[in-house]
Order: sequence, then structure tokens, then C-alpha cells
Amino acid sequence: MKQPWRLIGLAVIAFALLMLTLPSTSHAAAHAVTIRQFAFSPTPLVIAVGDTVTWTNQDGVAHTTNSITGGWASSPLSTGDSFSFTFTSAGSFNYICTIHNGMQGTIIVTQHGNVFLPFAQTGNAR
Ligand SMILES: [Cu+2]
Repeated sequence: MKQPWRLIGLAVIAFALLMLTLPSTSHAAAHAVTIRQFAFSPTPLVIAVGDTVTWTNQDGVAHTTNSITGGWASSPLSTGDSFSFTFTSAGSFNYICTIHNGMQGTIIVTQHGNVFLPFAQTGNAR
């Protein structure tokens, strides 16, 4: 009769380990994009689902950050102003400054939110 209890014990441990890994899978990071000299930097920027990007205008003139596909749209950002957006789905998102259409950038959102990824990365100091 010891085996069933042992299996249940293992299941509890496995469940506890899974719960421990969940916060790290939704470990949202913050990224900064600088707007300077009529350019977004860095671009392309690679992030994970759930991460937040903050654009900050360091130019002397106003700029915007507007997704071409309508995901986000800032109002004109004056010098020192910031705009943040949290990406909730994977994909490649192109954006522009609507004041200066030649200003273009790309945010690449990858699917790091995979629950099983931490198991594959055992021993990785993350
Ligand atoms: Cu601009």
C-alpha cells in the first residue's frame, strides 16, 4: 500500500514545482525605445509576450509611436515624454511616427510564455 502514497507524493511535488515555474514564465520585462534624431532605437526590438515597451522622445520636436495595424497609438510626445504599451500576443509589429512617416520601427514579440520552457532550461541561471 506504500506505492499509491508515493505516487501521490510525487504528484504533489511535481505540482509544486509547476507552480514555482509559472511566475517565471509570466516574468514580464520592461524595454526602452529611444526616439532620437528622427529615429527609433533599437529597432527591431525583440521581446516576449507580456513585456512592456516604453518609448521616450529625446528629440527637440514631437514624435508619435503608432502601430501600422492599430495595436497602439500615442499622442504626440514632446521632449522627455514617454508612452508605454504591453504586448499580449506574439508577432512582428511595425510602427511609425505619424508626424514623420519616414520614421519606422519594428517590435518582434516572441512566445517565451511557454509553460514547458523552464523544464528544458534546468540549470540555466535565469
Ligand atoms: Cu516623428
